[in-house]
Amino acid sequence: MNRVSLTRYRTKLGAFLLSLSLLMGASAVCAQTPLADGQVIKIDPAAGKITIKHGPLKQFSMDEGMTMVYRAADPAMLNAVKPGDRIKFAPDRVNGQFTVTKIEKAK
Ligand SMILES: [Cu+2]
Repeated sequence: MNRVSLTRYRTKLGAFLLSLSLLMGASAVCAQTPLADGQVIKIDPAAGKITIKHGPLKQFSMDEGMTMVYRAADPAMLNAVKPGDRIKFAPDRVNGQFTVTKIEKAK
């Protein structure tokens, strides 16, 4: 390899490694988002909403536990739980609305 093609090769390799590390960084962020603990208080299947009592969620500036209504990302998720169930859930903010994107029963 002459010097010019070696430099080109390094530049391409650098760009590849950079995009790879960005990709890995992004998935690491997802993996780090823990499921929050909560308890189902009320379910409104017609509206696709669920009322959850939960502890602090610092990422949403909820510094203390509270009971609040979340929109279900998929209303079908609400069939798997009932009031009183202890759950693990993934809270998110979609178009400014607090939304649960995942619900599973706590063991
Ligand atoms: Cu809350």
